[in-house]
Amino acid sequence: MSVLDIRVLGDPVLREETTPVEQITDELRALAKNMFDTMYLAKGIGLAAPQVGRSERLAVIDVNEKAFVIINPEIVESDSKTSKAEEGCLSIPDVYGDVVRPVHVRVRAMDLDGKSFEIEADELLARCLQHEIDHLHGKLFIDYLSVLKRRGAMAKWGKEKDKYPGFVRKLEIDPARAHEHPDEEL
Ligand code: K2U
Ligand code: ZN
Repeated sequence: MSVLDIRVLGDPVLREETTPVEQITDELRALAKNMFDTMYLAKGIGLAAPQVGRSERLAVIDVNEKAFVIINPEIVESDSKTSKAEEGCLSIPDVYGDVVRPVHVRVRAMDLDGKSFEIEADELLARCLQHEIDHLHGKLFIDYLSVLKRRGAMAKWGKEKDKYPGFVRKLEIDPARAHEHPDEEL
């Protein structure tokens, strides 16, 4: 198990376009595995490559025990019906805001075997897919907030950001599980 550091708001990597994946290598497979380990430890249901400092167009998702690796994902259909729900982001800890998004989306992506597949999603899975695909294009949930709400979110972040020198969020690893990754110091 390899837990990666999470990049937080302020790191330019979170605002950059990602690069489409051309070839699926063992290194990319290892990255996806490490992203799942990191996401689970951070108690997330999604994690995109820029959030661990990588520029590949790849994200991992696990909503209600349905886990996916989405490579070069595209939203090919989205519902005109929208819903509003509170969102957070592992890269903007302790900041939340209401985001309006289409309730239903159809996403086309490639899996780790290089096979193209489609996901029909609604509710939380649809929201998570949209949140992660936004990450792959340098977009964050705070971009959807009203001016006032965004100002409030940024004020809150102003109080939090000093906890993450170098825009890096290091996840606390439970000492009882340290044996699972002996190569890392506690
Ligand atoms: O990409 C991320 O930062 C992980 C996000 C994904 C997400 C945000 C809002 C709504 C759905 C997914 C979250 O921080 S994961 C935390 C979480 C856990 C359960 C439900 C919603 C969000
Ligand atoms: Zn996020």
